[in-house]
Amino acid sequence: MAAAPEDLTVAEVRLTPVLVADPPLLNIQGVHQPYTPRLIIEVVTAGGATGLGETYGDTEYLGPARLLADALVGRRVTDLNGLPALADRVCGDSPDATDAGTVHAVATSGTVDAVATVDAAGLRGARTAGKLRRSVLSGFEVACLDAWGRATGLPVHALLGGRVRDRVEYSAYLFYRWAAHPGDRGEPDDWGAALDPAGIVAQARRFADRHGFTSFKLKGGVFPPDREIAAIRALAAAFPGQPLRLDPNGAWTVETSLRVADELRDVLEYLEDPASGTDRMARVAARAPVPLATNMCVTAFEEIPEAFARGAVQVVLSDHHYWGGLRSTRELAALCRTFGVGLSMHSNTHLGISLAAMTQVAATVPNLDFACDTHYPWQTEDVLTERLTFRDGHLDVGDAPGLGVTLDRDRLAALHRRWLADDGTHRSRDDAAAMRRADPGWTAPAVPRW
Ligand code: GKR
Ligand code: MG
Repeated sequence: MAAAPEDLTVAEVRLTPVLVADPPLLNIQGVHQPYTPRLIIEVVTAGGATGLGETYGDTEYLGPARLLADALVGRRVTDLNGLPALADRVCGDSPDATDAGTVHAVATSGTVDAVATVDAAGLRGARTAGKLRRSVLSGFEVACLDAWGRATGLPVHALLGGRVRDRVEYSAYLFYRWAAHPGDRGEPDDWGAALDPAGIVAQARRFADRHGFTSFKLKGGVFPPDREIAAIRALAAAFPGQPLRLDPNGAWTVETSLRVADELRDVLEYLEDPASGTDRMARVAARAPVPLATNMCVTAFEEIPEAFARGAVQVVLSDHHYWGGLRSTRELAALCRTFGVGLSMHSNTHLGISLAAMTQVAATVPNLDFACDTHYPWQTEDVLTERLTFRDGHLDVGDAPGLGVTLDRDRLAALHRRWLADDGTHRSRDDAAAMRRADPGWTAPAVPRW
């Protein structure tokens, strides 16, 4: 006898690693590779609902993901409070960022060899096995919520307690970039290079015209600070009064951070991770005339007490992948509210499932104080039948069941075939390796760099 549609028991979990085209975006660690890995998670209930989740797809995430997928079968998608303990139990001894390990069979692709490249770790803050586990867990939590919502006809935001806004604002995420990857690898695009203030302003205009963004974040740490100050000044002249942010991913000394903060005090909404580590951030924050934001020194609950006690950050940039999912993002929001710390969201290269998840949780958080940033416009490929569309720099928060997005199986299969065909070069993000294709002697600089 067929199971009743309301049977929310997990019957199957499908994991599909994919490689997604990524442009040559520059940061302190190097340059984005032509393809970046993501993991697509499908949680299928006995009642026939399929929920979607997405998280990092680097090789080191796949082993823990397989373990958690197997352990989820037979549990209910509503059992979300039990998920963290389950992940700790089944993935507890999984490899962390510095420890190579066996990658377990991936449902649709057989066994893969371990390629334990340490990726651009610095850009995601200090790496621990616990954080890796929470990033894996986040994709499963989202997939469970999506399945639950689809089975019951409720949007994910309703399962989180309901939305407090009808649309979520995003900012344009500007990058210094090359016109093409070295050797013309990867998928071509028509953005051209952006390596100076004029190039950054042109990029911002295109983002504004195409998506209606009115706030702008520039990824810094690529050029000496004065060059990046000039780019922010050029943006301020081109978009007077509009919110601007600069994020050098911890590239600067305390003194340099203070000088940049002072020079841009009249135009910056906040300065993002000017210096690396809680201690340096606290020393900058003590004297800086602008608020400091972070997605590097506060990326987990255990990092909050010291950072908040020392006043090291005025804005935490949540990322539901780091924080273990949508419900723990709401817990983070409550802590930020309690301590008078602002909240926003940053992103890493991601697809539409993650963007839909970001939007659902952002819609439920009362104290979302700033526009969220997203890489999504840089991704020309997706695994959805319909891409999410920004209007006036916002995404509408709909009432469609679950996340409100539909998987395009052909696209998923095509991006998975690319992953299968890859020799391991792109299966873990490695911006330094990508940079070495252009400059064989290049190594990611130690921080502080300037
Ligand atoms: O994609 O190059 C990038 C970013 O630098 C990303 O890795 C960071 O994690 O966007 C993130 C940030 O705000 O630091
Ligand atoms: Mg950042």
